[in-house]
Amino acid sequence: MGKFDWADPFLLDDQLTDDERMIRDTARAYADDRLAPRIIDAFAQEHTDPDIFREMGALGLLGPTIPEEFGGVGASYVAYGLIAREVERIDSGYRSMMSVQSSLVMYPIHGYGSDEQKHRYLPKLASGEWIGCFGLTEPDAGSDPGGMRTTARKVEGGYVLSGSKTWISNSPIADVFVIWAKSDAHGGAIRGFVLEKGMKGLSAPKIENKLSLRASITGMVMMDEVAVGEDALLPHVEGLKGPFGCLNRARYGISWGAMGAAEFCFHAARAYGLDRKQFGRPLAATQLYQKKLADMETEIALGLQASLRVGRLMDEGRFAPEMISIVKRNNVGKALDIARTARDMHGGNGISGEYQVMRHLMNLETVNTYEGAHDVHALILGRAITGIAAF
Ligand code: TGC
Ligand code: FAD
Repeated sequence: MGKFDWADPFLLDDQLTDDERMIRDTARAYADDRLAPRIIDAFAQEHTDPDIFREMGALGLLGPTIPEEFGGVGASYVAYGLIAREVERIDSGYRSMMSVQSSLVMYPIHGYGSDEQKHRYLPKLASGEWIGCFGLTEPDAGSDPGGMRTTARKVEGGYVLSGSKTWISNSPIADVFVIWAKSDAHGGAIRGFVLEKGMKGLSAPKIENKLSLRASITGMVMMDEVAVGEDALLPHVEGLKGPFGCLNRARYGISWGAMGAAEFCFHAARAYGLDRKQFGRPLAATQLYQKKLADMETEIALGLQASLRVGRLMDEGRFAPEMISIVKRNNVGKALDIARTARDMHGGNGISGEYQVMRHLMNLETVNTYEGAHDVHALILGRAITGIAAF
């Protein structure tokens, strides 16, 4: 008979390779030693520390699946998920900074870029010397990015981009902007462009006073006739499958990350219930408290196992986007429920910044919305199940 470990009920650890465990341990040590001590203040003060990119880069945590030639470590998608889980155990905003850089900026440059683009951008993005952002969402095009208005007009020697993007992670501190626009030279098809900080007509104002993801800076991207050369176009993809190909990777990472946030809340509720006494006994000695812990443990164990399965299929080149919709939607929804329950189980202390569960709850509201809102993933699945698009 096996031994039961409440913190790893299905022995997830056993299912990892030595390399994956090593990368996970590196991410966990970094998260505990360097991220955990800063997060309470960073969230309270709405402060994003750009040094975090450099620190993560030095440890190989940015773009880990990219080959070594371009500054990555050639890690598996399972390893990428494990990094997201450890970083988001501290804060969803820190995971956001990491996953935008890795999946939404480095991935498209590696997957769709020219050799020159790969050599120019990837090593500096991998080291964190340069910070990247990904502009898809617009004020009037969120769940329906095909409705975007940003245009790329062909001119001699290049393009002129005009339009605005909103809710863009990292944009106010970004050096590199991956921007999706409708290109007149390609029959109005959506194409990707790589812009750089300092280009004339390009600005990225910060969105102030977020009540969620406060340690991760978010802004707009305004493009007022930004002239770029031919070399700014990502040559190897056309249409919405370009940005969606990036979103597949980021959404998958989020499915692991959300479980990290949920694990933090579960562990905190367990510790609190063992320590806190009411009616002459620990809260954890009551049936209701134990049921809540059992529900949390169950959802986390199932969610992690599902993400591991999808990660293995990605590493084998056998995934379908709908698999990712299942784990992104389920794991974030379950994490949100777990964070809310953990907040309740902490009583009044649950609303205090020091206990941290309410911060996770507030963050997970964003995670539930971005990268395809919870209900949009239901509709992606509904379309696959019925053959009818109900968007
Ligand atoms: P649809 O007709 O379904 O597809 C258009 C073309 O795209 C292809 N495609 C995909 N390709 C690869 N992977 C996927 N997941 C794909 N989904 C679709 C599809 O095959 C087709 O290709 P082709 O060659 O036939 O043209 O497009 P639609 O306009 O009907 O889309 C509907 C829907 C709901 C699926 C889609 O619009 C959607 O997913 N909406 C959600 C938008 C979203 O996720 N935005 C995210 C913005 S980035 C962000 O939030 C970053 S936060 C990061 C952080 O801080 O961590
Ligand atoms: P809407 O699309 O207007 O949706 C509003 C509500 O309507 C949701 O509940 C949705 O589920 C529902 N809904 C929409 N369509 C349907 C339908 N057909 N049927 C039923 N219900 C529907 N974007 C980027 O491009 N890059 C980034 O880096 C980025 N970072 C972000 C960071 C933060 C902090 C936030 C909050 C957002 C970020 N986003 C980013 C944008 C994010 O992807 C969008 O907010 C998201 O896609 C939803 O779009 P929307 O906000 O316009 O909501």
